Amino acid sequence: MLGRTAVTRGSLSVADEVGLYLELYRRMVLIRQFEDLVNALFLQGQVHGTTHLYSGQEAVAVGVTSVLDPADRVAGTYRGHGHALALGLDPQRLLDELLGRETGICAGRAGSMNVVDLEHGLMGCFGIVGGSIAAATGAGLALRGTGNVAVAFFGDGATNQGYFFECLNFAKVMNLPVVYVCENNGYGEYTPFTAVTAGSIIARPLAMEIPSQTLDGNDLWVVRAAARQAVETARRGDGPSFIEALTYRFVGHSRSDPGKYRPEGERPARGWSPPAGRGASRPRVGGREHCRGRAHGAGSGSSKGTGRAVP
Ligand SMILES: Cc1ncc(C[n+]2csc(CCOP(=O)(O)OP(=O)(O)O)c2C)c(N)n1
Ligand SMILES: [Mg+2]
Repeated sequence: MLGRTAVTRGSLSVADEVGLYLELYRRMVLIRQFEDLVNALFLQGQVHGTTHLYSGQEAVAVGVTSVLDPADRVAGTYRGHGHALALGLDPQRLLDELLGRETGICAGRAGSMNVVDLEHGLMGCFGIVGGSIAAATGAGLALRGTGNVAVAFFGDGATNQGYFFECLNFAKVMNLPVVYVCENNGYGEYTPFTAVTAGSIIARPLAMEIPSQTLDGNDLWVVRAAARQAVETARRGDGPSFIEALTYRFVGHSRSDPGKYRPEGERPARGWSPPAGRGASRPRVGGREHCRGRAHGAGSGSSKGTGRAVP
């Protein structure tokens, strides 16, 4: 949360900037390590339901959320661990949620796909493709005139949903403070988006005269600059903006998908990777937690959170 407030307004000293850079980088590493851990736990059968990992797309969520204020609202996708951690949710409580524990962010009831945490501005993560678009548009209506904004994260596949067009049209006509962030990772499940998408994605908001840009979603600073511009536009009362962030998921769509439908060599050429090493402390897995359903955890560590995700 601090990271969200400290960086948007006023001029920064060099020390502040170094602190900011490190903090944003730390969040990206945290997301990657969190997802690696979730994947391992999922394969051990410890995670309820399914999971969709955010690995590779970190710069999008971290860049966009870095320019938000606490009273702004964010709607994420089922690939929402990344959105949640970027907003500063406690990784331990998020992991507890995935493991069905009462100590989870939603008391173990939301699982991987439907986390809500209004304290950090997270209105919800949506399992329905494009659900985040409708939720953020509604939030934008409620926030109109307040100086706060609503952000929708969604995938390339969601741009072929009916309410993508309805919501963008509504937001433009009603001049709503919404920032639409399309995470174009090149695939909807196992299908290249080019096989199911007529024309370009960016042409769609542009046809509605919504300020729009396509950018390198692997570049944190490019994402952050575009998000700042879009958020300032919305705060001024000048309506919605659209960002198409080109990114790449380093893992399969969900569960045990090995991603074999993707051509050889595609992955290393694109996507963001942290260097080797441990950039963030990992949440603990073990413990005798209060669980919903079956028991989880292999070790004897505490079930308590490790504290705030961000300083
Ligand atoms: C309304 C709806 N239709 C279909 C699905 C099944 N489904 C889950 S993920 C997915 C692909 C979405 O792709 P994209 O929007 O590009 O997001 P990504 O998974 O690539 O992040 C589909 C079709 C769903 N969850 N909701
Ligand atoms: Mg996609």
